[in-house]
Amino acid sequence: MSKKQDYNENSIAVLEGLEAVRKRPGMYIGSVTRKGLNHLIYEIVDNAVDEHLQGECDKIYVTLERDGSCTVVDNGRGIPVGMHEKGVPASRLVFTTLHAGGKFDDGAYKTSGGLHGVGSSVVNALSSYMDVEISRDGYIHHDRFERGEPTEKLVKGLLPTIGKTKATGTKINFLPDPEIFEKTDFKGDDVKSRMHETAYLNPNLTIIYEDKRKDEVEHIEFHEPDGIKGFVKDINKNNESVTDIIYFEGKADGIEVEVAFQYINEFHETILGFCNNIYNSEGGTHITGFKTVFTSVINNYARELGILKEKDDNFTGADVRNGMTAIISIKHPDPRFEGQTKTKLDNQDASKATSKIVNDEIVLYFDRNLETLKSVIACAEKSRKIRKTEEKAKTNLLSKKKFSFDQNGKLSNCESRDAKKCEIFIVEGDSAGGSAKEARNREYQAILPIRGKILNVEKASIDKVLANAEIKTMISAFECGFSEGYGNDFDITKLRYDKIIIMADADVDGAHISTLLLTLFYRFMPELIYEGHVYIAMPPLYKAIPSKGEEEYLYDDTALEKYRKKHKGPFTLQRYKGLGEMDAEQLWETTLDPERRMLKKVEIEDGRMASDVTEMLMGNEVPPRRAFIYEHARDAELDV
Ligand code: TSJ
Repeated sequence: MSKKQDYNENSIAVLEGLEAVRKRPGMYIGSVTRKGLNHLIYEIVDNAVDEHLQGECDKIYVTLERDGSCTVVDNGRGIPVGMHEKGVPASRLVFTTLHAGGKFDDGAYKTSGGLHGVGSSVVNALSSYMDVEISRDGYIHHDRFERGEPTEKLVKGLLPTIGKTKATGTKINFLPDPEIFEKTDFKGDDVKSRMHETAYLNPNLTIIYEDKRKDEVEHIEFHEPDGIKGFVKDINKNNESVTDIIYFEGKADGIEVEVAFQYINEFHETILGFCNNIYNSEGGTHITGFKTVFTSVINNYARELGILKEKDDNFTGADVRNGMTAIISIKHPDPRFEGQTKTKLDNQDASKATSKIVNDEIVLYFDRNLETLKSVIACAEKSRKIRKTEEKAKTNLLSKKKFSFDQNGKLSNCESRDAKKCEIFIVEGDSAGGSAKEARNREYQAILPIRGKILNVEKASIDKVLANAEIKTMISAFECGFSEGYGNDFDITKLRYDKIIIMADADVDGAHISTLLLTLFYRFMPELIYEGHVYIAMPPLYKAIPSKGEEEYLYDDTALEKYRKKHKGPFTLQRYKGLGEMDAEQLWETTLDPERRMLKKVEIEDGRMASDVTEMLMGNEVPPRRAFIYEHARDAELDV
């Protein structure tokens, strides 16, 4: 068999591989929604970050171009372009072979280790085009692909050069294929926060982000020389701190461990785990190693100091982490992942290494900083006290569950028990609630009016939240319990409604109610959001009444603009001030009727984003709050 034939057979296999990616993109990138779209960028950037981890690059440029493409540039060594076995330049294999990479960089920490990195070949396969410039050995080498297939002719098995250079580095420009993706406009905010996070995890790296799609080009340099310490500081920036930021690092069994944490005056914990710079949303062995050691260390100290007496129970893990914000970042040569989304670190040696480092370093620290230790224990005591109260409150609530179904006689439940069909509208205000009850389809639509401003759950402790009658009614109506960190009674499979629809006025009070409810769901019943059960109703802002033709409801200002352009003759514009202004029939037509209404689904990417979001929502300024609501409003799709 000649060498040439080898290459042909091989190239057929390559094309079949990339064809498989195009056929089932979801298998490789999770989804073809906007979220999957952004992952294309992260995948490419992660390759450049790998070069940084090798100590070979300190700048990465990420540019969202006006034409919808993305450019990523690094100042590393440049992907090797020499002829590889099979007569193709090594770099071309990177873009055409599934799971290529690792061949010529053994021993490196790879972000793309495990099942995370989908590989640059997947990005290539899902791009209308990918343009590659590699600067090395004095030349700029050029390659190009369309839907994964090379279009550049090789010169004696090598890439053509398009210029000379003394610099080295890799430049990739790619355009996501609209045949594959639902939406092809990258979400700048998400890219930004991911790049910022990468900068925190790599204190010697600078990421230069540019969004050229904006009228005024957005240019941000992310450089965080304080590393994960800076990350903790940033997460806690709007909170009252109880301790300094505690930081330590160490290495055991070839695994590098880095930890930063700080206590704030809040009743929840935020613990983020990273392995080789990749966020592990499901946690894993590094996190459990940290938690186990931390709990035992604090309990030992508390007994030594006589704060826990012989008769006292130990603090629980949740007690000792009450108010804690922590980042645990490890570097592992061969990470393995498990869990539903393959984001849970599975290596047992990661747990061992983390435990060892944390144990050694934390004892060293607390021995020298007794005041900090005492503050930490005080947080644990506070938590234990609240926990006891809450356990009582919860027992009361749960024992009354069956009878307390409708405590105030306010819930108008639906008749059907087929959860797939049922919906509950949580309606702001009694007058709108009254109309909604009249207007609804009682077969499958339940109405729960709530009045005034319910509690701000982000700030209140849980027993106070549970004492609120409206919240109790709501929780019992859902029929799936709730979770609050100390044992989880939440069971989403028991949820009585497929859709939980928040219906509030499009004013500041309405926005406040919506955010309060969202915060409550996010904090106590996050699966409701993750599994897409929470919606916000969008009543129309206007009704256009033309002198000839049909009346039309307009749901936002864009719709109004469109109407103005499209509609020639004169028309009267009726502006709705609030839900309370609509009669039952109007409310049905505009907001309740599944055939005609507009709903927006509440979506949250993951825990990191969510804590940001909660913070933003609960902050005292009104504008960011509105921004959140509006942001989701733009994603609104007619629910039919
Ligand atoms: F994803 C990607 F492949 F397209 C990509 C790779 C994208 C970007 C923006 C950068 C990179 C990349 C790869 N930057 N730097 C490298 N480095 C290597 O591939 C490399 C360079 C030299 C050597 C060597 O052993 O000399 C080995 C490797 C893996």
